[in-house]
Amino acid sequence: MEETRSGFLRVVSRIKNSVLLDKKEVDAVIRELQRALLRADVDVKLVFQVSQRVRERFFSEKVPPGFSKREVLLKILYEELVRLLGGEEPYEFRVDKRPKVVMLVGIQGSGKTTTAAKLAAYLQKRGFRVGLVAADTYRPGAYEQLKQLSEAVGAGFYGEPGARDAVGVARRGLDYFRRRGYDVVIIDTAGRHKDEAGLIEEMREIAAGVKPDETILVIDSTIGKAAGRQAAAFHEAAPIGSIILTKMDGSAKGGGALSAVAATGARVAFIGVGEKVGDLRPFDAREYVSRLLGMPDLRGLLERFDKLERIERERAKAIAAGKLTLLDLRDQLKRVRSMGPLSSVLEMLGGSALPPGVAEQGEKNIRKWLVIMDSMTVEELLNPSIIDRHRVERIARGSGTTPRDVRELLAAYKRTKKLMRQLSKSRRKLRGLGF
Ligand SMILES: Nc1nc2c(ncn2[C@@H]2O[C@H](COP(=O)(O)OP(=O)(O)O)[C@@H](O)[C@H]2O)c(=O)[nH]1
Ligand SMILES: [Mg+2]
Repeated sequence: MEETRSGFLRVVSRIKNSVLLDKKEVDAVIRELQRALLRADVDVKLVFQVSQRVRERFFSEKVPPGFSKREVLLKILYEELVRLLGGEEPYEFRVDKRPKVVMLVGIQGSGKTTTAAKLAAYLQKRGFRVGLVAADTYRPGAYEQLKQLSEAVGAGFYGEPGARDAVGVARRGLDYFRRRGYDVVIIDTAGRHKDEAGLIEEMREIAAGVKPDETILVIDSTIGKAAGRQAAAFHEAAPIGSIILTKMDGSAKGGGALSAVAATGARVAFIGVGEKVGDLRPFDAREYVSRLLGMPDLRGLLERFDKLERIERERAKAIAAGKLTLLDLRDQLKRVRSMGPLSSVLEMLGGSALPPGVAEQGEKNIRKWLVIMDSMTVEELLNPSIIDRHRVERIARGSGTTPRDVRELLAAYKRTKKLMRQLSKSRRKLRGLGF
């Protein structure tokens, strides 16, 4: 089990096991979240910002009908992690200069050479001419590996078998493709050296020699939080513009992405999902965070929130158009009831002359109607015209009332709606008359 991911799974299970989600319980969740983020090597300041945002949002956002506080907190957690990874919008790999010079860096075995070919295939499919430069002069066989992959994907290739001077190879390779009018030049580099300092120094020199437009850090997703330290080291040699996470097809959930992103401020551009040259996908932060927090539970929850958002938009439209929905009626009735017994509410409004028993009856009705409306779906509340005979029966059964009670409520709703329409019409008329 990868440690970064298990940290976030613990946050989720703590949320799920909370009862009240009062200040004390939320604090415990936040502490767990902070631990998980710190364990993923996220910068302390960032950890504080994220947890602060989660807490503030949780205590200020409304819990929508049909959702629990736990679900709201889970959603906020999800959204803040997506934001941390750069947001919902996928990273866009731009080719806004010819040739665009891309330098791949990362340690040995992370998947640079394979990724160079994958990226070439991806870009060629989109109409760009791509050249690959074999600037890993350290590992025997690196030249041959890239040469074969280039042929397999039909990309240009430049390399000097037996060369020692990686910086020279990179510069000559770039020249070679520039003169031939290529759109993108990808430079594959070494991942191992006599020592780490030597490797980092070589990256610095290559970067100085070819002035890459984008340096891409290739990271093995199975290494977890160690990604943070690696990322920081490379970032110092050549500022990292984006990240490619490889081996996301395995059991690893790639918690290391958070560390790498946090260490460099760069975004994840692609993920590698297999050994073949076609196995490269644009990174989707939403999918990634869902994995981090444990699918498939979360997916269902997010879908429900999406649906709610759609409904809220419809409702806003209905309100703007002056339409009354059952949802509005329910809110109104709840408000009236929270003011006290109906008889005293009416008294406050100067309506104390009601015949005895009427207020009590009204109160009983309100109580019954609220129970009935609790058995309706949000779609039904928003759009009562869809409530047919079958739905009436289901709602009656669900609320322990009779179909007749449900129909009475619907009739009352229609009367109210009509009344509202007349009111707004006469208001318009009055306005028209200059009032
Ligand atoms: N399953 C899987 N294997 C990968 C992926 N990317 C690279 N590899 C494998 O990882 C190993 C090292 O890849 P290589 O490109 O030589 O790494 P380099 O040393 O950084 O250049 C090879 O066996 C690749 O086939 C991936 O996305 N999924
Ligand atoms: Mg390699």
